[in-house]
Amino acid sequence: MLKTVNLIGAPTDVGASTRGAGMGPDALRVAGLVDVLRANGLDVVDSGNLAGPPNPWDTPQGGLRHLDEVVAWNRSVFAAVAETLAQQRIPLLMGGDHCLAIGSISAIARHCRQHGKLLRVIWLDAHSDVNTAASSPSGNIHGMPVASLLGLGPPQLTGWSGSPAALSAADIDFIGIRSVDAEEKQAIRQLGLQVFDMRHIDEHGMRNTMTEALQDVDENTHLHVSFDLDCLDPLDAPGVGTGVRGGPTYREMQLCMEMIADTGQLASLDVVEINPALDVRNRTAELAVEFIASLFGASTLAR
Ligand code: 4U7
Ligand code: MN
Ligand code: MN
Ligand code: MN
Repeated sequence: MLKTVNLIGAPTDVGASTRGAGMGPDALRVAGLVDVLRANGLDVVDSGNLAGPPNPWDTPQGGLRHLDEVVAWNRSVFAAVAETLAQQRIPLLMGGDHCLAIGSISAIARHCRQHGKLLRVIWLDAHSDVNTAASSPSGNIHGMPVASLLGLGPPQLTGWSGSPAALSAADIDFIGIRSVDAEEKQAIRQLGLQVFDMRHIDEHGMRNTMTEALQDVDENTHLHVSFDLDCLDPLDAPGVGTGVRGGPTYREMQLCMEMIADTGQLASLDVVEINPALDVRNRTAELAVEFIASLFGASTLAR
């Protein structure tokens, strides 16, 4: 059966305090995302961009910056992703900042529960994004989606999937992490989150890391990838708002994507945090498109 990918643009940076991620969807289009997916044998529908409130550029209130706007954008994302899944298409959410994973993954979790699928999330990021309003040093909600999906945080950001938590700790594996705030470290330990940090990748290599992360994926798995471009080294991907040096190399990240593709279970994707205002000649979006191609099965020799 020909698979159809539905591109959903969510042009906003309301979850961040660096402006510019709202231009991410068009940067991906300009980098040729549609053609690259088609060249890899996929049908592609570009649904255009969702609409939502502008960035009010406020300070955090009660530890949360732009809560109402984040909720509004995530409502639109939730509806668009849910509709795409109902049409048996693969949602590819083009952010936008990473707060949008709350709506995206909540819709996916609800779909999986309704269809008896086991949801597994691979979180590719420099950061663990498991802050809450109480722990966050910034109040930026793009640092909180994992906590929200685990049911931790304010009621406005939790319970979207129809159960208190969209995910349990065992459903998510983190790859490439190298910036974790003090209270996030405690949360990771207490929740028992599987974090493959950069030291793990240094010591064991990407191949062993991904073998471990993907070991329980089977035919009944809905595999979701949440790809924050700051997972990469900022020398390769300068167009991000919260870059952290010391990321996986280009080849390591290609292998990561190829091993995910090899499972044959990839069913949805977020591509977030591309910031064209900080980029160099759209390099980061072009890099993202290369990695997305590998995620959908492009390889040097096989077709
Ligand atoms: B991203 C941070 F303090 N942890 O909470 C925070 F370091 O989606 C950064 O991964 C969050 O890009 C980064 O503000 C969020 C900070
Ligand atoms: Mn992130
Ligand atoms: Mn990040
Ligand atoms: Mn696991």
